Amino acid sequence: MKDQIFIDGAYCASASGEFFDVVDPADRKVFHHVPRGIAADIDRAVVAARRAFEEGPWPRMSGAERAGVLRRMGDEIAARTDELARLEVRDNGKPLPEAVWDIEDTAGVFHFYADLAEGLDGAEQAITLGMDGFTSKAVKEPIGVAGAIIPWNFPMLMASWKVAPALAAGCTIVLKPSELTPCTALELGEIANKAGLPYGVLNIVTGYGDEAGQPLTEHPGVDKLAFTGSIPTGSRIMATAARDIKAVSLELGGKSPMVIFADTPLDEAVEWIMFGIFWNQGEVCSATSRVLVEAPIYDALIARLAEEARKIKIGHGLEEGVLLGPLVSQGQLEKVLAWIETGKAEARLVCGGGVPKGLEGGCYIEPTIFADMGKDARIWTEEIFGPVVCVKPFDTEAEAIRMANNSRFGLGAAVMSADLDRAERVARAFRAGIVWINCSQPTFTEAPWGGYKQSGIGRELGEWGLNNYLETKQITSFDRSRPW
Ligand code: TXE
Repeated sequence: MKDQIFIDGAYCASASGEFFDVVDPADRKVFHHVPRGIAADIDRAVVAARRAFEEGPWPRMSGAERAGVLRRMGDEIAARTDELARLEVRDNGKPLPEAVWDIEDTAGVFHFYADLAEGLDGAEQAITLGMDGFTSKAVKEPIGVAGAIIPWNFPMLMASWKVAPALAAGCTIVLKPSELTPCTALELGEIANKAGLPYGVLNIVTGYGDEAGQPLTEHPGVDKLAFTGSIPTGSRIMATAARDIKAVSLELGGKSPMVIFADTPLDEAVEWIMFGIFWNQGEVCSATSRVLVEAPIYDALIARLAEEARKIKIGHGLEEGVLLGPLVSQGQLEKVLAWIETGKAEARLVCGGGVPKGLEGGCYIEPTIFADMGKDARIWTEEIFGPVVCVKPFDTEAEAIRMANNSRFGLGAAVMSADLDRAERVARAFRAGIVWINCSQPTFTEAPWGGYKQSGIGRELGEWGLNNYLETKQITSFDRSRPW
């Protein structure tokens, strides 16, 4: 485990000389300390990134050369899967098999963007002009120094969603991991050095949001900010970025609906709802937190869902067979418990709602189902970010669409029906950036990820993720031998 920040290719101390605790949410014990990075560290990191961008080889290397480094980073992450996954479990609480997916996905993201980096070589687009004597083309170039601020629910994977496309594009980057889960992201420094990434291209500063995140958003040496986290922080980052007209991409929260028509086999509906809301303790931006069920199967579905939810094995993420680990922190536990109290006054508690017996020593919470709430119930409209699902009935397709879209969020949405024409119609009617038909949550590195409305701006993953880190330049030539 690293206990220093990573700047200009070297692990080093923070200017603050201070550290903060890293806590295992399974037992609330401190297991590590990392530097409390401050503005002076961010400045050093941005200066290193700026120098690497202006004077270093990275932006001037071919896409194929950058791809080689990205591939080696992916290979190294894959080779260290077990160790990194176990560290992720300690830091975040998630069950080991889910942490293993995260690390495997992280390696996959580096490999995917290696391929896209290669594709940048010679990727010029000829433009037809309406005037003789002139020719024009559009070329892609790296946007410059990127600042990436990430959350705690998928610590290593969220780092890769920003670092890998930024590097593929030829950018340099300063990464600020969440103060709740800084451990795995710090390993990326060593991984980058081993893969031969030039010094200064990737810099990692741990610290709190106001002490390290805010200076990164304010720094004039940063050209582009990429953020995943809460709406209030996203809004603040956008406002700060507006001062210097920095490019911003934001992936914020959600309250993602799933519409289930009565022709859906109950088993399948229950399976996808369970995955949608209890995977990763429900600490997922696209979690299936609002379920709309066609009236004829409403009661039966709730009964089956509760039966399955009660069977979920809760416990330490490293314990065999555990499906639900602790929430990430005491603060998040208290927040979710407060929402459950609100829910008890607004709706019918079907199951769960408390701290599981015998697990009071960690930040555990039971899988929780609420039903029969009014349309303005706060547990129906606000993001809870825990294993809490709200279920409501609907009568018609039009009503289901209206209820699903009646939200300030627009990240994910899902529909289940045996009638694929209807499913496609509903999918198109959703005002959301990621829509699943007859499933919920599977995430593919190749496909665009991001939200409508207050769920964010821009798209990550796929070629869209790469475009976040590219500028488009027009080059127009005049041929003096030809009249115009
Ligand atoms: O988020 P923050 P928090 C939601 C979820 C959760 C709530 C609060 O509902 O309960 O947000 O979580 C950094 N300038 N999501 O408090 O504050 C911070 O250090 C710059 C949804 O953890 O948004 C961390 O690295 N940076 C979400 C990152 O922002 C600042 C995932 C996220 O923290 C900053 C996480 C500032 N002024 C939470 N203040 C999703 N979309 O997946 C904080 N940070």
